[in-house]
Amino acid sequence: MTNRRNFLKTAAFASAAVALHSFKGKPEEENDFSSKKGMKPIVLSTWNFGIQANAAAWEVLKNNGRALDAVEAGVKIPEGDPTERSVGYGGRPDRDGRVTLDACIMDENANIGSVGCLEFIKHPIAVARAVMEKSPHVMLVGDGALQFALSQGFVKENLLLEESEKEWKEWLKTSQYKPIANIENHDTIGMIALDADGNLSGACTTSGMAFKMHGRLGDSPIIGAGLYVDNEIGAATATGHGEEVIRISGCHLVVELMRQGKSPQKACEEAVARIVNLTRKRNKNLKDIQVGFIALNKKGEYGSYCIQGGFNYAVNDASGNRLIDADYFLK
Ligand code: SD4
Repeated sequence: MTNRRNFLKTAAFASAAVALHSFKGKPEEENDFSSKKGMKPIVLSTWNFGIQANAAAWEVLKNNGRALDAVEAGVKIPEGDPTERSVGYGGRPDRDGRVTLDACIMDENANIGSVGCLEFIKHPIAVARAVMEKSPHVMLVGDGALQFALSQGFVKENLLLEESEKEWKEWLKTSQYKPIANIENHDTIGMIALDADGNLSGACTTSGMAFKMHGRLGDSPIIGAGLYVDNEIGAATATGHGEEVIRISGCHLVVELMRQGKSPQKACEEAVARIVNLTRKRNKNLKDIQVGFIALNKKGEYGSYCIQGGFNYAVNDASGNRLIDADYFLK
């Protein structure tokens, strides 16, 4: 008969063995219940404007279209909307009053295309796709990007709204011509999708930080920083202070963490932790920084994490299109 002492001993041993087993024996992913369960097809994108952008992407995905076509169609919605003041047409200018746009795109076969500091073209994502499909290069910037866009039939337009010009002139009065990153003066649409065939793609597009120095690039046109896709593993995209995302090669890191067995949620959390640690090491104030990641794996599971509250993202799958507040580090 097992007496109480023996029972306790056996129970303690058994629970230690279970703990050991669950720690050592199972990949982390199996123990992590924080990532949201997803399905296929599915599309995710950053911020509120992601809802409308997702709806356009969903039109492609629900008809068994390709994730690449879905993400391009999706991000074109805020790009073409003059009321969205941080992407495409209507984007705020740099400190010289010039609207300069950044975008990149990546497909399931690791084809990539990107434009940086592109002026006068309403849909930089379409130019990025043309760089990917119709040029021998992967990245074109500035005047070269514009020349290429014009050669591909894109139309040159004024993108500076009267309203933006007014804001910029106000900014000039008090700014001493010094760009300051803050958490209000920029937003980006990053979109990642998994199609019915199980293929992943992503797109990212922005006007970047408002009143930035002319020629400044953030993370959004940089494959591996603002966007990364590995069709065997998953995809990630970022928003927020591009300088901080570039510092850790953010989206490539998130995908590599998923490759190591982390869930999309845990991968985003670890990437944010890297930024937090580096910010502290560099004696900078974390409160001045916002970075948010969203990630999706090959199974359609997804997650997101950011430095401070206020970041949300939109998810569209067969159960609908909804906005989710991302969890954050600085509570
Ligand atoms: C940039 N990451 O240019 C972009 C801006 C952004 O939310 O996403 N803001 O650095």
